[in-house]
Amino acid sequence: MSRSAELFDRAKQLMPGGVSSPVRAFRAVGGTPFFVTRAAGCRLTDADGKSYVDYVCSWGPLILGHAHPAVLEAVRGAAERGWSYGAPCEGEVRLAEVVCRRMPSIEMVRFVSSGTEATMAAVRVARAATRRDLVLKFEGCYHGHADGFLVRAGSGVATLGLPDSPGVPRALAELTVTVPFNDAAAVEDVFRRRGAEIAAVIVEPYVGNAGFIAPEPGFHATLRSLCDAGGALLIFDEVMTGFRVAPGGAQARLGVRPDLTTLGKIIGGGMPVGAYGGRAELMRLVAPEGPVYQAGTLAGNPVAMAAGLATLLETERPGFYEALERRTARLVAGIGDAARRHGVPVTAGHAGSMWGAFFTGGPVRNFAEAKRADAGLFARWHRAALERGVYLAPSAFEAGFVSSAHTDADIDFTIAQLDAALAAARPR
Ligand code: HOZ
Repeated sequence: MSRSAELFDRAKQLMPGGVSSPVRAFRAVGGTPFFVTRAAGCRLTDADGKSYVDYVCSWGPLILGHAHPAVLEAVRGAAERGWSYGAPCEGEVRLAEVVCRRMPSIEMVRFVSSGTEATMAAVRVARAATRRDLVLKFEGCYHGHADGFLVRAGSGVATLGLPDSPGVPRALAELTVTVPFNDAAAVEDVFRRRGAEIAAVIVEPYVGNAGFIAPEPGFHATLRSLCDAGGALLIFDEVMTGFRVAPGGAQARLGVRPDLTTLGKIIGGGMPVGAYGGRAELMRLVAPEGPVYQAGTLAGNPVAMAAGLATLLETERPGFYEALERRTARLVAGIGDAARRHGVPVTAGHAGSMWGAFFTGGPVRNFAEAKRADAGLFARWHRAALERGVYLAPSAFEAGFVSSAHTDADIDFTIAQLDAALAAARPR
């Protein structure tokens, strides 16, 4: 028995599914999850000494790869000065300055400890500002695991094929209206029927939790106009896309200014961090300046702030995003070429260094179309890739990520292994 298998057996006795977050249990792809003992650059090493080129990158935060020297130094330095104060620290101010500079729609920001907290709080602010209760979200989009968001959600909910979650009171779920992503007419229809009740439209501007799905041209501009006309707020959930798909996130790439933005992942450089921010007049509703309550013992943690700041500053090196995008484009093209060679239909795409591939002829514009992809083939491909030293997200409903630690040689290696994995996995 491998060391990972042995650890997984022990974990299953003690932790639901043996994991701390559902997708990690490998239920959608089969096999036993590997347990990580070390990570450096673009590689993970498991408890049995096997190494993998990592395209999960801690589910997005590690845009510089694992244990980047600049982040390591910042974390060490911060930890030496004490790792939790429960009091304001300079790191919060410095990170806030960078976030607001790079995302000008964020005039004020509040740091929290996870993306889930960020989206919960942003919706609370939107409800308080509009004095309305309804939230419009998109099928397959995932905004963390707060009650009101577990309605036709993506990520682990989609991976496990759960319709919605038990434990969410019906009265709360009824405050969430869902429509298909990229369907402007459906959004218009909801505004026509219930516009006066809608507090906010929340969207992953590029969907990453139903696999990777790009918006159609003009979709977000339409959301912006509908929100403006209907008196609702537009919330961009940029937990995944923020500082990932462009230096200023999806809002810069798409040229659409949301009222509120939620962040996480990259702004913590791999430490537990989230944030929400937006127009000052909205953020001034947050306690203690205003009456909307939200708080956190570890919010603004000095080590997390230092890791996030070091990460963001590294991404400001000239050509950083261009190089990442070029490598990601090559990876995605390589997967497309391999699929064509093996006669497998594929729809693959990327924005910056966030990418995905569905085994279907496409187009994939929404969650329903994503679900048409061949899940069995994906599972076999995942297992075959893992055997060949490439770690893809263990779910067809999660995006992949390339980091600056992935070299051209790593991409070449990956394309060759994914090609061989597809040859082994394809139906005959
Ligand atoms: N749901 C997150 C990714 N979309 C996190 C998954 C995990 O950490 O297992």
